Amino acid sequence: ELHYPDRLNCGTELLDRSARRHGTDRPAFRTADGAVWTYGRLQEQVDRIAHVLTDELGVVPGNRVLLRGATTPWLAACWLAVMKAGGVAVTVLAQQRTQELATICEIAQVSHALCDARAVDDLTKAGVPGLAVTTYGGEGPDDLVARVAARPPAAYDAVDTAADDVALIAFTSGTTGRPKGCMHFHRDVLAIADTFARHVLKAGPDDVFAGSPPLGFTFGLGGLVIFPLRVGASSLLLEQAGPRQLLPAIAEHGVSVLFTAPTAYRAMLDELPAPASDESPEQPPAPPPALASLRRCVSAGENLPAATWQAWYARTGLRIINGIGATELLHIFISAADEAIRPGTTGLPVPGWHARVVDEAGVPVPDGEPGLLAVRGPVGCRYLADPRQREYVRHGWNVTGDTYIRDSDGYFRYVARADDMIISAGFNIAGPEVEEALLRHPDVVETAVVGRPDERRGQVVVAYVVLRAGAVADAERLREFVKAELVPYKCPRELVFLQALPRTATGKLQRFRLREPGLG
Ligand code: 3SK
Repeated sequence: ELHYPDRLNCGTELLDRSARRHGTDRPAFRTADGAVWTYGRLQEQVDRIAHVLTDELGVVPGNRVLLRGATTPWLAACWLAVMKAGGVAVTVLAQQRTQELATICEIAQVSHALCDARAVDDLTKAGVPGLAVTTYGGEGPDDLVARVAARPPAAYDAVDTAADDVALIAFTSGTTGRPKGCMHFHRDVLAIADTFARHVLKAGPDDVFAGSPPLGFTFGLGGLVIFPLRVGASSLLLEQAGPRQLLPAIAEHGVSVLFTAPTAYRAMLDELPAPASDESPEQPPAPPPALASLRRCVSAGENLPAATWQAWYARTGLRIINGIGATELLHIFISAADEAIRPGTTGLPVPGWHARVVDEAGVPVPDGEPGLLAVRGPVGCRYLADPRQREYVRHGWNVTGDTYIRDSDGYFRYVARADDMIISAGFNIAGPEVEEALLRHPDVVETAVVGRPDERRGQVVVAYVVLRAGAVADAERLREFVKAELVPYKCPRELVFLQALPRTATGKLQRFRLREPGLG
């Protein structure tokens, strides 16, 4: 059980407490070009930004402040300043464009925005009535950087927020539909660090975090800002964080904790130099020199296929920590570390969380049978003014929309998104199982398997496949390969070869687009 005082400001807890405890000279944020923001410098900048917010921009506690920009120390500092000023941070993705920004501002009733000058055009075009936009990294005396530079250093007394005051509103559009704003409290921000980061990551002040998810996605906000600050560690904030940038950055900056998605692990495997030929296939190799500093590799955002886990382990000797999280619940709630990791499963409820598999009526189904994943813990779903709250929270449990199986030893095994089950000629087929089989073929880099409406069978199984560069697109050969691995009714009727799969800005697969006629 987590206990927090009734009055709590997560900005102070994350930054000022860690600086006091671990020292102001320690690095908090680093960038690819070698810049280092120590805890002391970060405190100074955050406090100046908080002063600008309250003294110059008129932000009062409870105001919703939109934050938009690339993954930089400035964006992270603005987020911390909004926390300390008692504002409510509304973080959005750099890829979200005019119409989405306008909708988010309307739903969240955003009054102020702090925006990377390079990304301000879309916000201006969104034409949000009454929105006060301040850029950072631009020009002129009104830019936040100039305003901050013009202020003498002065400590900022954080607003005395309640532990259950709203600290942030994180938007999720899922893979389709009108965005939903998820409200999270100051105490929720600490709770994700004191559950997943504490019990699974077990990180310490000497760790260096890095990863690909943006700070506008709570996967990135947690992994790259909240978790490192909570333990006095440092975080490498990369504006470009594709597999091509991540790999060299790991060696150059001594990254020890990596947050990314299954796709990036697969892409990094392609980038790694070939293993030494004298390595024995039975013994996992020592990590290649490029990854020698890595201690923890976290994968979330979508299901991690066992084939990807095995390939990474065989090549690096590192055991990927799989996890399932949700914007509604802020971060990861089922996972496992070290010897408890079991490839092909997501793991066990993170200490502090409870999970079970239920039917549509909320009744637990027997172990070994598929059902809906239901979760309860220190953070709950609170949609902002959205009737879909009733679908997500049922009988006090958060029903995430994933189909899972709980094994008899308590491990949770992903089956599919609940609305992604394929029903073909009366058979229930989980797309991810077919994807796993295809991914075991050496030519397949990525795949997504969906059901396409069919008059005779209800649905037929269609596989979209991205091949390794230079591989020959031979649908029949891949079908034969799947047939040797799975019962024939699960074998795709049709294979479509694509250059890339359609994904959301947070990297989630957009299966609904694959079901639309005409793709490929
Ligand atoms: O949406 C997700 O998949 C996710 C994963 C980890 C942490 C947070 C989130 C939102």
